[in-house]
Amino acid sequence: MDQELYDEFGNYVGPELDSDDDDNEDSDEDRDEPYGDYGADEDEDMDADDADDVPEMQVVLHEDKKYYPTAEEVYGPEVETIVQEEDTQPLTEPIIAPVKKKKFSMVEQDLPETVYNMEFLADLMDTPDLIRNVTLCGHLHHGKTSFVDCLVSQTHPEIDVKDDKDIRYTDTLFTEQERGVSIKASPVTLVLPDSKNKSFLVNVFDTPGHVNFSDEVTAAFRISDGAVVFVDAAEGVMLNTERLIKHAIQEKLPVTICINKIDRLILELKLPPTDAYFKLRHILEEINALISVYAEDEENKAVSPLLGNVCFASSYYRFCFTLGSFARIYGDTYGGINEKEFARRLWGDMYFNSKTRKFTKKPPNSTCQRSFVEFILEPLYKLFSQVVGDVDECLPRMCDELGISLTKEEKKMNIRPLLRIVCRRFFGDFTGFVDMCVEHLPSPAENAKNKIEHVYTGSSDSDLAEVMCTCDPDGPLMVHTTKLFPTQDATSFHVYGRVISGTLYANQEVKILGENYSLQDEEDSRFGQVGRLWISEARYKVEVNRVPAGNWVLIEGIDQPIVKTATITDVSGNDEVHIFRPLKFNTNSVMKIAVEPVNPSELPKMLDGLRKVNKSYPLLNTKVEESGEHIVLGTGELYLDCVMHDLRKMYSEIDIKVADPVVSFCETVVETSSLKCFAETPNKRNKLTMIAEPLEKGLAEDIENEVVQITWPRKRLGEFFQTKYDWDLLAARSIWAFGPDATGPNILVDDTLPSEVEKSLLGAVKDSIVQGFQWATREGPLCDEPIRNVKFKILDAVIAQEPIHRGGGQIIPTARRVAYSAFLMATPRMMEPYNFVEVMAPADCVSAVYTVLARRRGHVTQDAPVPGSPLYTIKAFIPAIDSFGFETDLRTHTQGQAFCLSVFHHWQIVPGDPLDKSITIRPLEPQPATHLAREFMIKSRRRKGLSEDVSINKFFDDPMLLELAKQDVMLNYPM
Ligand SMILES: Nc1nc2c(ncn2[C@@H]2O[C@H](COP(=O)(O)OP(=O)(O)OP(=O)(O)O)[C@@H](O)[C@H]2O)c(=O)[nH]1
Ligand SMILES: [Mg+2]
Repeated sequence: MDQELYDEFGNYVGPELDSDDDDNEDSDEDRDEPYGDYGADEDEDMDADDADDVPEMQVVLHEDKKYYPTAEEVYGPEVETIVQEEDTQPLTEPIIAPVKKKKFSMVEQDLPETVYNMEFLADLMDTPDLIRNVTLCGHLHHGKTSFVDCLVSQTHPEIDVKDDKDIRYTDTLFTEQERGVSIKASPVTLVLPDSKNKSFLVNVFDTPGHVNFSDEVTAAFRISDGAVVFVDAAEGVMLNTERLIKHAIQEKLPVTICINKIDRLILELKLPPTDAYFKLRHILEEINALISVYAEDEENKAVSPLLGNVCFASSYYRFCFTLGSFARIYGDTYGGINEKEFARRLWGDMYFNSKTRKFTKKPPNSTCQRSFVEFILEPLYKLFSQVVGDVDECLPRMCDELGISLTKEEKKMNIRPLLRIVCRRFFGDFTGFVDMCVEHLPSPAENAKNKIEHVYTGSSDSDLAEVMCTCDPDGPLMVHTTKLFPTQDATSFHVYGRVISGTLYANQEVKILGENYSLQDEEDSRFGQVGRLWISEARYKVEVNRVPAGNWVLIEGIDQPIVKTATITDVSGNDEVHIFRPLKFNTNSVMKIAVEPVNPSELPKMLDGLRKVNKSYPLLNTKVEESGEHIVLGTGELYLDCVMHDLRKMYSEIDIKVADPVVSFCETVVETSSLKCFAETPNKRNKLTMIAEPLEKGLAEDIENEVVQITWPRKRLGEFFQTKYDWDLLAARSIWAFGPDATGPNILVDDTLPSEVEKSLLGAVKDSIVQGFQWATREGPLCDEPIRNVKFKILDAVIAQEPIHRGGGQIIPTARRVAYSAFLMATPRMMEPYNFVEVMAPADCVSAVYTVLARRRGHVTQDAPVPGSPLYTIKAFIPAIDSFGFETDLRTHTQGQAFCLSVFHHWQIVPGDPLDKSITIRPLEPQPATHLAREFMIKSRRRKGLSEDVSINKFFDDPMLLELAKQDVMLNYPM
């Protein structure tokens, strides 16, 4: 102890110390213990060994004191340690969250084994003549996906059915597997041999059969050169079969037919072979009737097994044949048969006379069967019955006869897998299907001209169009993309499309043109760099470094600017490029729901999610209502359900509230305006006079289906209206516009007389008036819904001489206002969407179906038994707004025996006057029919945050109101 610092009593007398005296004392005491603990074991050793080096009482400064070992001492070097304060996280949240794997679809981890070499597949891509781009489509559950399974398992030896379950290789999403229904179209590229063992590159698009997902089929059709329509042999032609045949013809695709599930005729319906033949013939007759209705030119040929564009299959039992391929089986077995000639006699009223060994058109004796029955159906029935019947005795004999060898294990299998093996060995590969595609569907090179004429918006005489028509891999790059597939983790998308001309390379710089791009307005275009390129195989992808014209390709890295479809082209050199037409769907998004995040702060996440689902569903529409509501528009309940699943789980992972579903409405008029309506511009220099009246029946649909187009030359347009709708020459030649868009179902006509109106002045403001008209028809005056089926006629116009007084700012809103007033004077009505419903039910449920329909304002148009089955089909119309929950309702009332599909069909006027103020709408009370229009209008207005009733003043000028008062026409209308 230092003597000078302490007195004899031990008190400190040295110089003054730092202020933290007290602490020091405390910690002095503390110090020894932990330190002692820490080094306790070694203390003695240290004393012994290092007694000389270590001073006994070392002074440790405050800042060097060490109470605990450091993290590094405890955990070792290179371990990252994080120190966190207590209680900053809620107990429910783990400090280190487990790594979350987002996975929504099935993928193969490695490239599976294939019977061909991938190099070979890539080589085939260079020869367009050996490529076929085919869409498989058909009604719900008619076996498209199972058929692709057959093709996949034929080419991928490892992939095969396990324990009697369908693989459904192209239903990659978990939701598809769980629900047992295809939701997304998915493509596979396969090398398949035809009957001459020549290999073809067949690109197959497996599409969903549910009517809600018809948009997927449209996207697939766009990049295909032909369609194979699947028909269930037992169910026959159904709602979507008809719609798809029509759609394929509209899209200028040749149609071939695959009658699937042949086995059901034998095992389920147990039809005698002759009846089975008649059923098949009936199906084909129905299809031919449909084709002749929808095909304009007769050369769009009928289908028949004799032509080779019909094949028969059972994808469940893995076989497929055409007359040709069946004849070949005979040829291989017996030899010396002219297979072609034989095949030609296997369908229709043809009989084989076994005595003369000749075919005749008349049955040689009363027991003789038609050749199809004798040579195809009867052997098939025999094959089935022997496998299903006596496995122990007859089967081995039959197998011997047919040269099918079965192993011991196989013989012990259950009936279904056994039948599958026997059929597969008997029929072999699906060469009949390939023959059908090769012969009846054009190659991309052959079809290029047809495709370009149909989908390219530019002139077909331009140089570029001519090059595209040759499908030249060395030409300028043109890629048409129609679908976006989300990546595994659903954070971005891969773009799917077809190379129309030129060759697309990986990592190439490209220019991406959106749907709104035009030479005049180049805003919707971006430059981008393509990432990797793949050939899509549903559950795996084959990477390639270039893709030449005529092929389908999956592209990485350019999804950002693309919303629905896009045109991809070279960065430079192609200044005259027009885009490929946006998709033209065969259905409409009329059902809508409003969505809102449960937690308002998550709105940005929801918006991002909405943007992504919008990309993923071709026909989905999202918009923001004036009230700030986010609206999602889809084709039906299942569609919206899938959209919400994706939105909640895949793309945004937040809780989202959904309002009750409603439908879109339209506004229309049923009479001609009761007086001429006029409006002055705010500067009082211009005055427009208009009336509104309903369009002729069928005209609105013609405009929407592009039967008539506003871009036609005047003369042609005039002729169309004169001949088809009986318009007079003057009116027919003075059509100014269709609205709201180029295909909107309203017309603006200039009905002024040159003697009264100075046409040159009117011409000067034409664009502004058209814009006002477009604006008005986009959002009608009743409840901001689009106007439909109305003709607006300009009767008079006073236009200012000086250009400065007749600018857009003056004219556009005035044109809109006068259109509104003319509309309101012409007995306005609401229109609602109507669905077409097809119900399949056993006979004893038919009356229940009627009851359920009647309760929902539906009415039946047809009910008829399905030939050769115990079922009835009932066709009916039902208002879309009353169709929510219809399916469930129907099932409960028929003990689950009825099955229905419904799809948008047409717009129909809602009974009642929407402006009748005497009607009061009481909450929670059903309204009589005549109050419906009012109810729909008021409820729509409330939802959109508009005032309760239409206020007329907004649309009428004071002089106009005076005029009205004079004529006493405003009795009903609120002012
Ligand atoms: N009996 C029989 N059933 C079949 C056959 N092919 C498919 N199925 C069954 O029919 C159901 C529907 O088959 P899918 O292949 O999913 O039909 P799909 O046309 O792809 O259906 P969607 O894409 O949802 O329209 C499944 O339960 C199959 O097992 C067949 O040839 N015979
Ligand atoms: Mg499917």
